[in-house]
Amino acid sequence: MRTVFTPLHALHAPATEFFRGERVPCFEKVDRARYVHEALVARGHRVDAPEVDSRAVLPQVHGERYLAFLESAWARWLALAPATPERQPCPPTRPIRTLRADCEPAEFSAQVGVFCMDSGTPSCAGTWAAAQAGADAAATAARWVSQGERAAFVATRPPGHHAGPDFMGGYCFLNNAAVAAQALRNAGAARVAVLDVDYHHGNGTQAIFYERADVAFVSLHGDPRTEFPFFLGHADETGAGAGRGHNLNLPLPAGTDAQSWFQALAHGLAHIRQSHAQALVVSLGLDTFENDPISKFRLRSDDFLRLGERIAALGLPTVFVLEGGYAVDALGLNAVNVLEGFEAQAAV
Ligand code: SP5
Ligand code: ZN
Repeated sequence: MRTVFTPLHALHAPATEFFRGERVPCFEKVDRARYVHEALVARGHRVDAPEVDSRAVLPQVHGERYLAFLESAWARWLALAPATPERQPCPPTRPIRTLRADCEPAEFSAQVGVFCMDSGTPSCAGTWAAAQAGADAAATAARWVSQGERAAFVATRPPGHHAGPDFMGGYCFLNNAAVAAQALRNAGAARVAVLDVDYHHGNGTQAIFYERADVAFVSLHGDPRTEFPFFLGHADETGAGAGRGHNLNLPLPAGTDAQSWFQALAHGLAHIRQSHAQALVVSLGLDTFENDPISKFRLRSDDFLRLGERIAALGLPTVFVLEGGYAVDALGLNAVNVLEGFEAQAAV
């Protein structure tokens, strides 16, 4: 499969994240993309650098003020506090209910409260450059697919699906899957479907397209009653306005095994078949793997071959975008298994 990768991902390399009141080594680490890239090369997949500038697409999926915040964030943080490996922007206040999220404070750390959903998304000097390169990679794969490639894979980090219209969170800054979907729309696909199979609900992608009829969103994920991101991803979220009926959430209990997971996948795929989508974006989180350190589904490496087969059977031009997956040693194998399952089925 044609794949896109850039070593610029390594510019995003914060040392620690904040978890249960202490600093722990980041789960979302540089080695993730390195191992996926190595597996792609080892298995003979074609790997190219990004060749599309995503700057035309970014304002179609993110707000201009959020993008300006993100681009300038590290310089403004340094002006406030000297850099140390572990020091991270941390908001003094967030605009929770009754506080006004529409009044953007002038103070940088207060802006973090407006533009970041959680306390577990560390950044560093290279975060913006890495995130931009990842969005460029997503736009590149979308171009290839819109020009006739059956499928393409974006081996990128940081991931994107928790990044909403105007906020970061969940290790995500720019929503690569939304960039790919929007780029496919811009290239002429009348309707696009996004299938999100990451363990965590893709709240950012859902929010970006929630009131749109041209991009359907289907997600299988850990039930938000117990799993991150907690505050979105319930089954009763079905879309609003023009988007009514175009959002499908399939929350599953922690501990779900492959058999139950694939039953839910069949529901999701049936919804996509009925959506009249002309192209597909897959938010490919691999944190559904049984040995993932922060997630609780029980898929095995061979199950990722099946996943690729089921997706290929939709018969749609497909962009795969890497999202989560923190069992780093197995990440390369699990990623190429999806791609090779897809290719085997697509060849039938
Ligand atoms: C893209 C993606 O997969 N983002 C996930 C963000 C999850 N952030 C919360 C991490 C909480 C870690 N829980 C660890 C439990 C270890 N026992
Ligand atoms: Zn995840």
